[in-house]
Amino acid sequence: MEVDGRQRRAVEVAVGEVTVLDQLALPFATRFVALTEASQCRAAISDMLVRGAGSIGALAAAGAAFAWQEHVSEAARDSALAELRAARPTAIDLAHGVAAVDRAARQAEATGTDPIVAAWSAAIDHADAIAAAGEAIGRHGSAWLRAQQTDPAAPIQVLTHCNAGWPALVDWGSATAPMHRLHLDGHAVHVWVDETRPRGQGARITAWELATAGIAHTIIPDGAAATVLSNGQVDAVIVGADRIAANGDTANKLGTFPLALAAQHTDIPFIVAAPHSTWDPSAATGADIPIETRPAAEVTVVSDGQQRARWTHPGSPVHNPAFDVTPAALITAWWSPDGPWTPS
Ligand code: RI2
Repeated sequence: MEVDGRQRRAVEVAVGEVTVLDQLALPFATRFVALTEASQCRAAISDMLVRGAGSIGALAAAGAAFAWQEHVSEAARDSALAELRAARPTAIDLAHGVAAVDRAARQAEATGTDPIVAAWSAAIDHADAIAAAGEAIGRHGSAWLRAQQTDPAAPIQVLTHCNAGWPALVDWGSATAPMHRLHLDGHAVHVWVDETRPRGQGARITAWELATAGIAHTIIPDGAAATVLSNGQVDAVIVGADRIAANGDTANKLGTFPLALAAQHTDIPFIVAAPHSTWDPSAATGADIPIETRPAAEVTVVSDGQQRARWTHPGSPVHNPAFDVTPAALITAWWSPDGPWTPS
């Protein structure tokens, strides 16, 4: 999407070269950083410099191409690939990105062509496919939202949680793609942005993304979402996903499950938007999805990017699961790049 007058992607992949949007710097600075080694890609994912399922999948794919470039020995390469896969446990895109590149390189090796060339080509294709998925979700989703509109003069009202925007999905976004599409096509849209404790991906990143694009939005504390829904101020809730099980149970940022309960209570459509790379048919239900637990400091410390301050009672224990699982029964529809989809 456009940043400072230029079309940019959150993960830009070229042969031997990766440039990423530094999401830790947002919203204080818009900074792009070059990564030149597999280990830097892994660290950028675990430190959340790059975050969001689609973007970490694209960066893991590029990291796998670096691993093929860096290691002649199969054992050393496999260990670098395993480290990439383990950088974060919940988003299945990570494993899919690494697998796509490794498979292409192994096939090239088996047929006597250059595996490193094949690895980079697969990494570029993977990032392009994620970006194209976001664009397609935007088309289908915006058409659906317009079809539901009862008053064409009023803005379409959407509520979202976390950031499933273009920083999280290479380009366009999953949940935010329909909002960009509507805005670019000249339709009024307003987005309620959940703050998304504890890391504030909504308040920091989604608000930055929408403001940069000129899309009307309002940040709300996570606890205000049910009240906003019950006041009739929302046409649809749209969120992204980190992993979708075969039965449709969906892991997404902590706070998604209570939002789905509130949407069910208020009879508002609750939609999960995600590329095919986020589906995990090997997980039968949400119980098979590993949930990442993150450091206590994300809850106990606040920071403006420069200074850090503890704001909780010292010594109190903290539990910080990064994701929750929303049961399929609470989800109205899943939006894939091919349109609305319901698991059988
Ligand atoms: P897409 C985020 O997790 C959120 O859970 C968000 O919904 C998700 O990534 C996926 O984003 P985190 O990486 O790939 O901030 O669906 O922990 O756009």
